[in-house]
Amino acid sequence: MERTLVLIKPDGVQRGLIGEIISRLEKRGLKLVAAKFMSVTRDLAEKHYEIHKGKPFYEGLINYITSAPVLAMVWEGPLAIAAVRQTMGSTRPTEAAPGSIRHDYALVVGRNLTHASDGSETAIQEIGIWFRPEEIASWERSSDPWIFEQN
Ligand code: D4T
Repeated sequence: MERTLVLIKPDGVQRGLIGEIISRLEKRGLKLVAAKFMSVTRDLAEKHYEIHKGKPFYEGLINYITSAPVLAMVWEGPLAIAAVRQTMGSTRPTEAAPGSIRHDYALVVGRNLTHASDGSETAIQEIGIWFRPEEIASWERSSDPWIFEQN
């Protein structure tokens, strides 16, 4: 079972899309195991986007993610990392598949609504940046056997 970090960025919060984004992940069958509505400090933003330091869009990215609260979450499921990225769509909304969140609700890369971990190592690292272990709930969902094929 995989876990992945999902952020609903400040534009998603400001535009009232929290419910829509959570709803799509829930309906897909993914399981929420942690959530935190929070302001993002510059220190946290810099840790999260360390890989992009020095790139032309870096300062804008840090300003964007720290500009208003975000909803940070951990979602769980088989192949959760790929499934969530597919549900979000490509980083550039005009390249995102029809039906994906970024296709349906966004236009430009600098306001692309969400973040989702892009690999298993990144997911572990990012979850560790945003959540303490005790903030993550491991739980059995009664619908798990109908979604996860555990037989
Ligand atoms: P995030 O991290 O927001 O989920 O985006 P992705 O994982 O899909 O894409 P990324 O790491 O390549 O980009 C991180 C972040 O930077 C913004 N960005 C990116 C930007 O503003 N301009 C750019 O040219 C690129 C490549 C958007 C997402």
